[in-house]
Amino acid sequence: MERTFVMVKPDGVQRGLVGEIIARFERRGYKLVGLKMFTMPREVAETHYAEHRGKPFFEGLVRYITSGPVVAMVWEGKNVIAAAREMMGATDPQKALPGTIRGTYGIDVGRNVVHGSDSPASAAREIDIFFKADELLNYERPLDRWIYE
Ligand code: DAT
Ligand code: MG
Repeated sequence: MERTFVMVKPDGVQRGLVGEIIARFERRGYKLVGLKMFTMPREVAETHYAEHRGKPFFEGLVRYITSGPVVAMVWEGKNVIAAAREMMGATDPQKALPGTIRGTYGIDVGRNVVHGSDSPASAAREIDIFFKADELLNYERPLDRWIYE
């Protein structure tokens, strides 16, 4: 089964959207296998967003993501990496479809509520940045036979 990294950003935490976002993944049928809350240090933010270093929005992005607590999660399930991206919607909430997380709760690209890994390579890299191996749980869910055929 695939795993992906999803994070409620500081604006999502401040606005009380943690439960909403977790609920969407739970109701879809995905399995929560890791969860923690922390305020991201600058060095970690610069590592996490290394691909954007040098871009005009980089400094603002780092300041935003380090500005308050985040909720970091690992979700597991069939095709969860791409599915999480679809559930989040486009990076710019103005372009995100209604019904997606960003299309429902966001307005500005610099306050887009949620992060999700964009590929299997990113998922592996980001899970490794934020979680130790023993912080990821393997457990059975009897309900899975009603979610997967
Ligand atoms: P995503 O978060 O959808 O993976 P990304 O990796 O391209 O998007 O960018 C990371 C974050 O940087 C994004 O969530 C918001 C911010 N960002 C991206 N493009 C931006 C832009 N053109 N102006 C301002 N902020 C931007
Ligand atoms: Mg990205």
